Amino acid sequence: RYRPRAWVPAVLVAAVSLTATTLSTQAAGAAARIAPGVEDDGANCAVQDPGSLTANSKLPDPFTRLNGTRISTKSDWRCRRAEIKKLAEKYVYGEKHAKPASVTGTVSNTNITVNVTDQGKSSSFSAKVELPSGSGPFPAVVVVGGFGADTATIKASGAAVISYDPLAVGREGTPRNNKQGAYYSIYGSQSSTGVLMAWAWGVSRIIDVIEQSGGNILKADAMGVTGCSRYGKGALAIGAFDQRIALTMPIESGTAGAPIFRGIPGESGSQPLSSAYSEQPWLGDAFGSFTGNPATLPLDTHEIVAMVAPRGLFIMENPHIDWLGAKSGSVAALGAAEVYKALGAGANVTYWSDIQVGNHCAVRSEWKTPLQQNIQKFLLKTGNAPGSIRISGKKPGNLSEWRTWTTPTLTD
Ligand code: MCU
Repeated sequence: RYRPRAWVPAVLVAAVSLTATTLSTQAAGAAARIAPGVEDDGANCAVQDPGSLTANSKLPDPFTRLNGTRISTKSDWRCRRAEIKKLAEKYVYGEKHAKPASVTGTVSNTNITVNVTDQGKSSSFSAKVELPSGSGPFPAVVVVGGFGADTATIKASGAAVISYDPLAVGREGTPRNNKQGAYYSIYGSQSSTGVLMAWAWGVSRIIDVIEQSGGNILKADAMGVTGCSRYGKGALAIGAFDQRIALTMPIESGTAGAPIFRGIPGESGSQPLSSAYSEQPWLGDAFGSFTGNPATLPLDTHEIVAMVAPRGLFIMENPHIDWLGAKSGSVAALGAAEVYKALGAGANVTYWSDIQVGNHCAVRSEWKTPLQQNIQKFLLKTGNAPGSIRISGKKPGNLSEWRTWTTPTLTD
């Protein structure tokens, strides 16, 4: 386990008394629908250019298309999601390059190798595999970065752990005009795509290799992703942008992760947008125009989180460290949960910030049972526990302050 680098929160926590609000999410609704089995099932949707941007201090309506009409059926969500994806690429993360011309590699009990060739250039990376006990093929959770995930519980639940070093695919510590790593050796060091999206592309290529491997060891249709802090930002981007991921579990992701961008300027002590933009090339270069005025963004993170719908979602947040923006994070989760409800999948969301004080990215006992339950439900497919939204009374966000839209009843 390596330690979180570069950051010790000075503002760490006086002891606080917690009042937890427990709201049970819609218990009924459609049983967990299977991930569509493709990276992007809206790839053939015609998406118009968003055109000129107008300021909106509230959260944009996830249900209203770029042409101003509202969706009315559950199947309309597919192409509405494709619009959100395009906006997220254009204004937040930068473009995620589609599957390259050639992806090859191997899966063994201990290792995955990935070789990619596109546009006449090649690059390679690998990831470590640890199998649970029992006989395979196994579901698997991609653990982004080396800390914060409860890998013992993941394995004890019956899923393999794939340890992914995202920095091999998109390095940190580089200037924006000289990005490095496997993604940029193919698509160019001047690419405007931020490293979170490069990390997402790398996991998609790992899934390509698992799909092609014949499935004796790992199951490509039973994959989850998790990671903490900067790697929580990555886990969200990875799960949002590859619909083969059945379970997305960002931990303590902070600004450029789950928290709504519009909430950050008003959330005391949270990492400013300009700080997250300049600390590392996490977000795409285009986000630089919005750090001072997120109200002009035609989307917000509630819609990025909603790109995961109706697949499994488990957001873990830490309200004891102001820098992590957990209040804005809860608003994103509540906004995304409206999309899940409209799709009849409200029970597929878990949000949990009701935790005791502890270090940033500590493995926490409070999250153990929901982690097991989510793995059982979405990866092993042996359980059906409903998710729940447990927002710490220390950082309660209020969705009604942030929206003017209502949630439609979508027909089947
Ligand atoms: C919460 O994630 C980041 C945060 O955005 C940074 O400002 C800080 O330097 O590092 C955090 C992190 O990744 O800690 C491990």
